[in-house]
Amino acid sequence: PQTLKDRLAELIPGEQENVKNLRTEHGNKKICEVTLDQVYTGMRGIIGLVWEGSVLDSEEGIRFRGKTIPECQQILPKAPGGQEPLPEGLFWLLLTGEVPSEQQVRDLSAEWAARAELPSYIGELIDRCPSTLHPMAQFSLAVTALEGESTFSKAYEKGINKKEYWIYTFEDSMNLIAKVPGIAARIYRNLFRDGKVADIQKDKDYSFNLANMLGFAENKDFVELLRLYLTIHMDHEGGNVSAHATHLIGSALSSPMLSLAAGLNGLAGPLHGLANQEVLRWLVKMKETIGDNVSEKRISDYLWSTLKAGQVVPGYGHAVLRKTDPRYMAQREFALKYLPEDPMFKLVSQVYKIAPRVLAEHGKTKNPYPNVDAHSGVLLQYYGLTESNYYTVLFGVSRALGVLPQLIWDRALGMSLERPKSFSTEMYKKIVKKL
Ligand code: CMX
Repeated sequence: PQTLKDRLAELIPGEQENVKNLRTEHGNKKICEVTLDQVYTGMRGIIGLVWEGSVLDSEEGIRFRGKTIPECQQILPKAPGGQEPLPEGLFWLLLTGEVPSEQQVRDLSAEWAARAELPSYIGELIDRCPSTLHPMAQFSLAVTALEGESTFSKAYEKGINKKEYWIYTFEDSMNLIAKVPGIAARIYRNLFRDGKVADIQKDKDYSFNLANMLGFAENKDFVELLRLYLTIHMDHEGGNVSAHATHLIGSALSSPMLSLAAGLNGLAGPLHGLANQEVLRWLVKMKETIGDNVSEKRISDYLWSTLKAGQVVPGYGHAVLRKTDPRYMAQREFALKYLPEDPMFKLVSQVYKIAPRVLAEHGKTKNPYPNVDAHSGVLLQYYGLTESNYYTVLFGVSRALGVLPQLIWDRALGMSLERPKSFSTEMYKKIVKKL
């Protein structure tokens, strides 16, 4: 079967033509108006980015190349004997817009396994991190240091034709994706286990290898969870902090390594990916404070105590979504199937019943429903991965597979340096006076 790179090389000229024609015909049409409020509220709702892999609808949630999460769960290839989609398949779909064959997915697993080896300086760098350094900081540090392996940076230094940018971006992206599980596992094993990381198994899929290097592959349900987890956390259109940061840094022609590291630094914030760590901590603290098998009233009181302390309820609310996140639902369905009696899952379910009402009554958040981070920690802790400050690293491994396809397209489509306009408040005062 055709390799991913060959298929991409075939698709790129048509897509370049497509964008060129669109811009020639409609390039000066107005697609968005901007209010002063939007300028002061994180540019919410301002249209200004291109993201090919996915589009987020506020009611329905994410679609990857037009396909919902349940559709992807159905149509994407699975591991032999597995039921969950392989992240390899979604990566292929995001990059090409096409559903890969089983053989193409197996070949991609093999290609990533073949590229997985880490240069020794990366391992040494991670080993030298103090155990007090947050796993996400260690992760970002190691990905930044992979700059040493960037074929894009080396080629750029020598001088390359713009037309070839995407080829080096593709190579670097494939290497990055192949190497992040080894980095993630080394951080985990150093901080929480014996420091030893299992070898990559060249005949196994990406999620199995990550599970195995973490030390959890004996439980095949955990491997299945990881396949689902890595698939649904990958991509959430272009404006979220990690996606936008990766794209922004890439627009300066910084390498995929430096661009992804920027995205990971953004993912490490508590309003973004770190929320999954915050959720588990918040749930554990709730359990300690109010005990097991608690009434709705006590959970509701606990939610109010968080809000009254001027804190956010982690895992709830969203900048775009206005309904329950389908990524939350996919995880809930997994839990109903594999761990319906787990007390922490039961607590999550209870909070799901009560929090939207409390948040609506509180009246601030535009979306009182749970997002992806409200559920993931509870699944991981069930299988013994209880170290919540590690959780965002897994999110980051997955996010790499979602933001790098766009970076490849950015270079293939010759996307410009990103450089929006800013004004001072004084200047805005003058501008609005004239309106
Ligand atoms: N608990 C309490 N208050 C919340 C809230 C929550 N879960 N979600 C939003 N609010 C508050 C906001 O802090 C804001 O308050 P101020 O007016 O005082 O600033 C107000 O409601 C309006 O916010 P919004 O327009 O509804 O939400 P934003 O688009 O500004 O922010 C998000 C979105 C996700 C940052 C916010 O909902 C939040 O902080 N949630 C908790 C953290 C979280 O779960 N983040 C993970 C998101 C998914 C991901 O990226 O991984």
